[in-house]
Amino acid sequence: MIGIAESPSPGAASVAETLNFIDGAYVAGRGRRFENRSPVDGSLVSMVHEADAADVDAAVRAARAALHGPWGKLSVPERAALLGRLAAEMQRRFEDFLAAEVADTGKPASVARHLDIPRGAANFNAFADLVKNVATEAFEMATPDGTGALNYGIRRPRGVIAVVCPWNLPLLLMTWKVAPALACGNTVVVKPSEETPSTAALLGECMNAAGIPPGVYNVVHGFGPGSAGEFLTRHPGVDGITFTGETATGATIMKAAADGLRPVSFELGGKNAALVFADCDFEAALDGTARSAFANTGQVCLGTERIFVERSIFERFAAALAERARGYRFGDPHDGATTMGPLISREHRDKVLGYYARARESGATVVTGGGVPAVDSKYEAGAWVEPTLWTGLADDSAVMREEIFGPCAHLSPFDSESEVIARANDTRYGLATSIWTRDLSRAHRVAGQIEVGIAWINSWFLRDLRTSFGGSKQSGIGREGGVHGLDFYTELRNVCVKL
Ligand code: NAD
Ligand code: 6OD
Repeated sequence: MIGIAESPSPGAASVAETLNFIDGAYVAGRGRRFENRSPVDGSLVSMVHEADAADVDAAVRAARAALHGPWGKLSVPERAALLGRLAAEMQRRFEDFLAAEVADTGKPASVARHLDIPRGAANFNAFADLVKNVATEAFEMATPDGTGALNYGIRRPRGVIAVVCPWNLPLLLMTWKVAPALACGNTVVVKPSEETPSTAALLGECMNAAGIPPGVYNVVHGFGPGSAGEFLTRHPGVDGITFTGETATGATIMKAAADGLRPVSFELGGKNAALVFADCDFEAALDGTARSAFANTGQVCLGTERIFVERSIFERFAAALAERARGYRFGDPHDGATTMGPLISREHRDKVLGYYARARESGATVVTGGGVPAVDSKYEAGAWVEPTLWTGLADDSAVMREEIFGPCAHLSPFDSESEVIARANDTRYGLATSIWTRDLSRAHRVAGQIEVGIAWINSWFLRDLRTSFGGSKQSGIGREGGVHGLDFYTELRNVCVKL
């Protein structure tokens, strides 16, 4: 399946291989092969072909050539129509994408079916629609000789875009960047996470089936430093870098981008706060907060790791949220009864469990969880972890300051609006918040004062793809979504015509 060849080796069971996709064809990497293992049970999903510097160079050259080939000559409606065909092809291959995403991440198929896979196709439709309707500015101006002049803007594709992706929502987050890049007429070289290479590989088949010309979409597999990620972000043939991942990785990539003064667009980490006021719709706040803390096993950049609850409802809210946490079921991702998958890897679980230990050492009260759940023996090699809630930590403790990226959150009581705003803002991050209250004046007032790129009122992760998306402070650089990404994915040229 999906850009993945079965390679029978003599005397051994065949092993799936995940190939690079360069210039419209699947190609073996010149680098090493590395294992892609399922976090559900540690089984081998595929052997992935790492791209070496020469492979990355070939991908960038293919992307450059495609800019000047048939792709570059398409009108905007023609390009948009091709992206619509691509989205339709992704829908046709829905079950293949689902199988690939679940194999790589271990997330419940029910989650991927409703979120990750539909959003993959929706991203292409959304940006195909958007570019058909983008207007640019025009100004008439006076000139000394009285004839006047007219200025107008035209948007040109930026060029070859490097798209460096994380593992938590692989298809959703990769297409969230590839779709606007292609809609604006660019070509891309994608470096998926080493943990989740499969859906990016599969998308190559859909590109070909939809008639997207070779070289427009390329995929190189590998790691960050000393591997495909570094080769790509340092490549002088790349005109812009869009990246989603950790803040520290963003800083490294920004240094690479400085050579050649390449622009960057970054969606980075978060330490998001939920603010639960006593006048909220209790059940709605509970549902939303549980989802924001535990969805995707807490591996969502927008997820809540700090929950501030007004003191009069604190005990009741904490007890009810703990009840929700205890209700998750672990196991086979294709079993409808499974509601929480594993973390992405044993390595990531070590990090998360490290924070569970630090919380205890710092004197936290463990309201629920705090360890590894009992799972069926066939899943014991997986990366399972219990959803966990704490109380009792100071706002400046490491567990309250650092992004954990697991199914866990700390609950703190608060007494006033001004106090909770100050505490929510007391972080180097600024990605998202959710505010739960029936007092709409307060909701708008608070939303205006929390230092984030995205503020939800009485909801969480409710998305309209026309809106801006991005982080303040150390949660990102720039905004994507709707017309906001045009500043990164295009360059605006002003034409001044003397009349
Ligand atoms: P990561 O930063 O470790 O890796 C992301 C990607 O960067 C991977 O493809 C990796 O191989 C590559 N990479 C690593 N080092 C590199 C280097 N030196 N040069 C070039 N590429 C390099 O992030 P992750 O662990 O995959 O994802 C989790 C992180 O992503 C969390 O911090 C999370 O908050 C963040 N995230 C943010 C958003 C957002 O929209 N703000 C969305 C999803 C995830
Ligand atoms: O919904 C989106 O467009 C988006 N970028 C979500 C990011 C989720 C982070 O894990």
